[in-house]
Amino acid sequence: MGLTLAQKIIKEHLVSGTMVPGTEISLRIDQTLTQDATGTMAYLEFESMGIDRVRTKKSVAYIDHNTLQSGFENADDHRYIQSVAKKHGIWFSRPGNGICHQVHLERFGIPGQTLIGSDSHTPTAGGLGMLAFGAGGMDVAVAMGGGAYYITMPKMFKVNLTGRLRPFVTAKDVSLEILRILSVKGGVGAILEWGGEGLASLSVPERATITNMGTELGATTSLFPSDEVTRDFLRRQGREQDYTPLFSDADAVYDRVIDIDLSTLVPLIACPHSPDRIVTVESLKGTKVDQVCIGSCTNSSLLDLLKVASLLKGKTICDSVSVSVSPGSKQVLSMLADSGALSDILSSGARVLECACGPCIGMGFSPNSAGVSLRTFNRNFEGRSGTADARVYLVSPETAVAAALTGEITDPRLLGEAPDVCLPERFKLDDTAVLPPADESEASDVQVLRGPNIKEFPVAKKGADCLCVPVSLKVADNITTDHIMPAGAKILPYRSNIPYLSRFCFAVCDQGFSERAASLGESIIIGGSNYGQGSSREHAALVPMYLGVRCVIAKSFARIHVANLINAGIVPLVFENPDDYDTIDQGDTLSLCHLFQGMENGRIKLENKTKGTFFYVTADFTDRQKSILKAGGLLPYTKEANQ
Ligand code: MIC
Ligand code: SF4
Repeated sequence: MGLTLAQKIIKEHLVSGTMVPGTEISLRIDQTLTQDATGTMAYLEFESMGIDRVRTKKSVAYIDHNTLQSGFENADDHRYIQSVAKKHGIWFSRPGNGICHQVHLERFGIPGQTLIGSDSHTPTAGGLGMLAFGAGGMDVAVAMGGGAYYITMPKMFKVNLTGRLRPFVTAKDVSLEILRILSVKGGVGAILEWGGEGLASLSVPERATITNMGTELGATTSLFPSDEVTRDFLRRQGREQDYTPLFSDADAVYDRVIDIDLSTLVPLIACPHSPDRIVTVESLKGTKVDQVCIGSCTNSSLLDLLKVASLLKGKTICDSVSVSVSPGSKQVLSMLADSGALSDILSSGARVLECACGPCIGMGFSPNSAGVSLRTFNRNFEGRSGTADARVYLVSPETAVAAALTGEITDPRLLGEAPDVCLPERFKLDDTAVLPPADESEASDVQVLRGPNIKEFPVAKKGADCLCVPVSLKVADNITTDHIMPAGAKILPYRSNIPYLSRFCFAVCDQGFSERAASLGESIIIGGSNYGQGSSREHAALVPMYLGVRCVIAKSFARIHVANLINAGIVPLVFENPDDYDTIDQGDTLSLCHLFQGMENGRIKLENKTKGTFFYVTADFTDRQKSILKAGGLLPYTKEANQ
């Protein structure tokens, strides 16, 4: 039986386990990346492991999320990351050099290699044929130290593309179409491999838009083959030597095949507040728009922005719309400038922002109150933009421009001629904003610079065998990490200060949670299905751990978040009968006895002391996960293991 491309790369990197879907495997990791909002924690964790130098082929530390230096906090974190990277063998991408995923695609990604990154959109590199996963900072720290990365062996889905996109229909619309088909839960436990004759017409940046948004499906990762299109992109980036042809076998077996005829797609739009609330742009025509944001790791490539510039050329944006354009990297910005396209964007009245995540993570450019914002981004979760009552829609750059010009949601096919834009023969190569690490011989002289914003890493309690504690919070389905640990300009600078961050835990759903949980001492959270979808931020586990949450019982969990909970020593349990969710109220006291024995049996009986009822939960953990939970998290577990 033949293998899929993902299975081939997994096979080559397999450290433990067998490739049976649903079982635990571990992989050797070739490359890692971090961004600053999760990086500070990841490097503190790496330092606590006492390893001098990273053991990966390449590790890169990016600064792209927290670039607003409204106080000393971010500047201190940048300095810390720069110095710790220099000391330990990590490349450092300076603030302003661009969004981690865009820069990694341009300069570092290598087909056939494995990559983990402390950011959920790390699968963007799958557009280049890399097997790339988003992970919690602790997992990235372990991989930097040469440790394996543990995942559940995924099922294999194939998306078979035929036909060719019609004018004004884009890779973003393909991403939205697959979200329409599968929903935000449809990719859970699976790798999506994109194939079929339609592939040849999609460039690497377009493929990367698609793998980027695979994260919103809950997929383990997404992957394109490495073919002539890949070779061509790498050649234009001056890195043809990094090319290897990589394909799945002709007789590879997939668990599910989804067919998409590219020529039948139309411009699509995701409605508030979930990336899978998809309708056609046409169906919302005439909706008034207040703001348009173009950029983010989904749609900020040179190709995207050249199209935007060409559509804006000689035109003026509508008076009532505020428009921002954030180029994905310095390479993109500087090539826009050299080609004159930047001035077409500026002359239209759009604001050009820094090459960074910016508005995507609520770092400035929040919409007006109750504003309608059309964004080329990948997430439109409630409150994420920084304006609680804003209505954020996700669209392609072309649809964004149509709204910028008309002031309302408009089908971009009404804009006339589609822009005729292709990749430049040679990308401009200027890596001056990527600083190499110190030579091994000089590393001991490098001083790591720490600022007062960097607080002690919270220490988890050892796993408890019996608990009798109240439910501090009950939440509904699809709770995102943006609900659990919001980001945005006011909070993001404190990513290395867990005590301060804890004040904002769950503030989007329940302002009183933080104080209540702290005063209860220890508690349990009850969740619906897909609990913890979205970001890889381990803060969404570390902060509840700091507030005394010992256990989360949900109908189901998102992949990265469940790993982060275990790493933080919080026990994730799944309702055996989802209807039991309805029998529990916030404030009820739940009693859980003999957790460790229950973990061996795979199921545990709980008593609801308040209601006098019983229910069962599944406690399905691997031996390694059981040991981590008993030790109280990955760090104490690793320390115990090394003693
Ligand atoms: C996001 O898009 O939510 C982020 C910010 O990039 C996160 C990481 C973080 O919270 O720092 C992600 O996607 O992992
Ligand atoms: Fe940055 Fe937004 Fe991409 Fe997250 S989704 S990495 S915040 S651009």
